[in-house]
Amino acid sequence: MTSYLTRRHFVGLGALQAAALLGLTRIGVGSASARDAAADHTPALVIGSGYGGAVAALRLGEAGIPTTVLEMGALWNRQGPDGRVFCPTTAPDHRSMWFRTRTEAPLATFLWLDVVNKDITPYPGVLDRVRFDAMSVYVGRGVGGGSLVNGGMAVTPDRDYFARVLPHADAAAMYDTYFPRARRTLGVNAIDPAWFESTEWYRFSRISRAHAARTGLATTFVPNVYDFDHMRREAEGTAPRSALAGEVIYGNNHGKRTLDRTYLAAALGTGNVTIETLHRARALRPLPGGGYVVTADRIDTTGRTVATREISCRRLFLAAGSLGTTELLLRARDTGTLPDLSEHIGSGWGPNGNVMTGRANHLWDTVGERQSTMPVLGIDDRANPDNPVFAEIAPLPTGLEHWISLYLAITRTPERGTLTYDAATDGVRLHWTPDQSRASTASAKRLFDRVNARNATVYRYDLFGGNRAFADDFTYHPLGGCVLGLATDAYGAVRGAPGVWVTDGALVPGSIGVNPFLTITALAERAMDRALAEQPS
Ligand code: FAE
Repeated sequence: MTSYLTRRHFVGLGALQAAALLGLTRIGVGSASARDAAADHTPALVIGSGYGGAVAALRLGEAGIPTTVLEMGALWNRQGPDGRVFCPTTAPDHRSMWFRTRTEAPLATFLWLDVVNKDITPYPGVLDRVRFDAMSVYVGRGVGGGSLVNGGMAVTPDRDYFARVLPHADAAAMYDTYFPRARRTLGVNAIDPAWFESTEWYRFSRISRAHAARTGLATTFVPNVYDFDHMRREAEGTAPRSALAGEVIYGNNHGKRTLDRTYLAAALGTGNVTIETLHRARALRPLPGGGYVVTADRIDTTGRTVATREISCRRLFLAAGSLGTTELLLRARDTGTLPDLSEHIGSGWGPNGNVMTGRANHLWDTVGERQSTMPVLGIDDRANPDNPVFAEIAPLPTGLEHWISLYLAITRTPERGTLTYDAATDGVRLHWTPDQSRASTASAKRLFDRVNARNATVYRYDLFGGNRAFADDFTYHPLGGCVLGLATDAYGAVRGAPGVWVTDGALVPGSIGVNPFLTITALAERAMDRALAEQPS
């Protein structure tokens, strides 16, 4: 048995499997699955089942508090007719994206050709691209949120930068208690360096490392939640391939410790947690005498609303992601159902300085036809006071030698956007201009100009559309909108709405300097310790 799994996990995994087989949208164990749907009251309600929601569900369930989790996406445990849960990246189908007629992959073109995206039928697929004017935001949809589609990198931020960005979260407790707890519960592990040095699947990383070293730049190994023992067996041909079969943004069929296998399985295993899928929370209002009512639309797989439910709760945990949580709070404040919410709701939003770029290598610097989709190495120039950058060395697994080194640079800029409620559409608008991405692009360019100069290489202009070498108009790391210590207290309790907590990426003010899910998980652990201490069951 893998060490991070307990009996509770296996009970929960069984419930997920049974729900998938039976096509249920309500998942629970024992009395939690049998809870009366018509009653529509629950002591604790969690909106969203990504990192923040999964932590909340587990800790509430462990505390013996009956808890319902509403998730707008689907449960991803059921094999399709092709024997897979998720579709192949190279042949995306309806399972790939959230109600689209064509996929919208980040790397849109290759050699300037529109060969990447494919027509699909609309369905609650696992990856969404939320488009605003000058910025698109990629998010995961389904039981497990972003964990279903992400690259699994579990990176601890620099302590100094963490303390600067989040002065209200005491760094000592975070680094001594909550980061270690998050790593343990997520099942974080590291690649065996000897295997890394020898396997063809990471040749692309070693080439980039050599080019960085020649430039005088350090690289660092990045821990991941992908099971590296499984990956080795994939390479040996004794386990089904997933990371070694190009799978990531549309889901991994094997190997990844997604939240439904870790936190959420354990939460269900407590017998106190129920997850309701295809339920989109829309509105919040207070109940006289305390507590809240959440209005949620239940949708079917065509996207049609088949029912609207009103679910009351004593305590409400918002974990719909930076965009989802902020939207719910803005709507509640600006339509007057929660008028006392802070003026800070919607501010402090940022894309974590995400910039993608590609370099063209010399013909003798092959990156390999075979590439694992899980990044394990980053160019680490975070300590550079003039231009701190953490650039993950990203794969581009086309099955062909293409001599491209690809990177996701995480840069640091003070630029922040604002989300506002738009009464005309009943949605949110992101106020972010192309100019606000320029400082991040300049920072990435400064780093990679050095790498190119030292290695006599050039940028690729064919990957992101518009003949651009840098993609700064989409992000994988939306952060902020309900910032810790401003729109909430120092732990995540929402100001102006007693009993409402935020536990997701909305708490982080726009930038954390590295990939964010470990920070989000650790902050959620800290928030839940506090929430349970303040309001014992
Ligand atoms: P999130 O995981 O997005 O969960 C929110 C959940 O709420 C989702 O399941 C939504 O469907 C659901 N939801 C939203 N609105 C509603 C509503 N109104 N009603 C009900 N449910 C709702 O939020 N981060 C890393 O640290 N390492 C990586 O390697 C990495 N790679 C990434 C690759 C990709 C392609 C993407 C898209 C992201 C990546 N990230 C990575 C970012 C990471 O997944 C993200 O920061 C976290 O998932 C955010 O966690 P939250 O709990 O904030």
